[in-house]
Amino acid sequence: MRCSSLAMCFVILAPAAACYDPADAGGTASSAGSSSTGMSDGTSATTTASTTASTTASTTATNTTATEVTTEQPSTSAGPGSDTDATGDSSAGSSGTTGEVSGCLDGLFVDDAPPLGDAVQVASLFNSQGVEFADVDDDGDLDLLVSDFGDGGVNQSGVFYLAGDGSGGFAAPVKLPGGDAAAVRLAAAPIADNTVDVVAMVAILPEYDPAVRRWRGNGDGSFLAPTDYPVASDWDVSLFDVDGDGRRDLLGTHAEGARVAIATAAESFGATTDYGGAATVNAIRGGDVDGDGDGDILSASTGQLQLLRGDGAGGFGALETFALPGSYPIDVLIADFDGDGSMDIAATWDAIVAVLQGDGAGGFGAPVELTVQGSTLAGTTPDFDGDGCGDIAVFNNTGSVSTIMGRDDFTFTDQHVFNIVPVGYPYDIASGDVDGDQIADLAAITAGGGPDSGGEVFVLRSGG
Ligand SMILES: [Ca+2]
Ligand SMILES: [Ca+2]
Ligand SMILES: [Ca+2]
Ligand SMILES: [Ca+2]
Repeated sequence: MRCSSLAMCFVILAPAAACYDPADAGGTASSAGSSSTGMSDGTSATTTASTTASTTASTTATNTTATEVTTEQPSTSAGPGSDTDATGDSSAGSSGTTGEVSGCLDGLFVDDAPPLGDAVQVASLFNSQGVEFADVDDDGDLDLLVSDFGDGGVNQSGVFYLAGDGSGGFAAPVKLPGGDAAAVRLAAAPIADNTVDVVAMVAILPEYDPAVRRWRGNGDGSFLAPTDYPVASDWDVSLFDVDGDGRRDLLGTHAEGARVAIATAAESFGATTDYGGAATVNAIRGGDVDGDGDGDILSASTGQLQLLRGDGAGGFGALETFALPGSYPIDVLIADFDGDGSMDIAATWDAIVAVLQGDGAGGFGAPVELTVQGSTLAGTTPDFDGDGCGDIAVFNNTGSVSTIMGRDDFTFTDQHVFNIVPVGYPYDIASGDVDGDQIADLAAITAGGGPDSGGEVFVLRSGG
């Protein structure tokens, strides 16, 4: 991908290079995606700057992480086993309803490895940046949404919809309407009604003008023409209801913190409000991390996780920070990993997943560092075994997926590696139950520079 004019070009991730050159992808891991200011998501990234006061930005990410809040949201999409990223992942597992204490299940799977089959490539795009599961056509089966940066030429840039057949199969990608816009991270979830909408951070061609593009879904697999919200800086995006009105609000990162735009009844977003923090915020996600029933915002920044605890009315307390041993966390995760009813949080960088145990009141323990097989730009928190304890899956730059089962003792010793051997650069991962067997499946996509070097869309299906 060339990022000539785009400061964000790859927005997300890596601290090093401002633009990721697929040609370099081969070996260097962590320099993979990179970003000017760094930002990302989960899946996710996107948006706006200060300018947007009136224009507001929009976005979405399905964040169903925190159960209490989740249940109040319009039904989402992803169903059992889906992840919570803002990237859009909403997870079943992450659910531990506050106050509901249950033990994690050990031994359901042979060797405690999720029964994921070989990766099946379901599509070949060009330079994919984000992936989300959502039931776009409301038929009860999860569909895939993939953002692609394209090449500014014959290889289209935009967001693509792949209809799921409920058995693990997916139809050919269909581009969402609107002109070419190089898409980075995206999020998909109902915002103000019950149909799935899509939001992505994009750079609109031909000048690569940064914007958040929002498509309203009709609930049948079709979308209305998009609305663009111009932005002046990178923004990772996520959708989560922070003011408790049942509408998912737009959460994003900006160069120095979190940005919030409240969803309105008119299917728009109100003015954006920026919340300060440290520079270089890479990922953002919503969830009720302190268990008080109000939506909170967690973001990853240089050397720390940042928490904004919501008051349930759209306001937030002072920024709270939790130090990380690594300097550049790329993704953030929220789930109850040990099933004690309190939300736990995690961050990923290099070949590390750091998990911080929550006390249910907004406090977190020291980071527990879990080593995975390679540097990872994205993680998701499915509940593979359905025990209510969130599990973790990350897409390593070595081309493998590492899974880590959540257990009562918070030790995370059940780790397994599933090799995919992609040609492109591992870039995003999402989880959801695509075949209705109640065991989470995964989708993983690669960045790169073309059908022969990126844009792969893989599905790893449990039992498949
Ligand atoms: Ca709301
Ligand atoms: Ca809260
Ligand atoms: Ca917990
Ligand atoms: Ca689990």
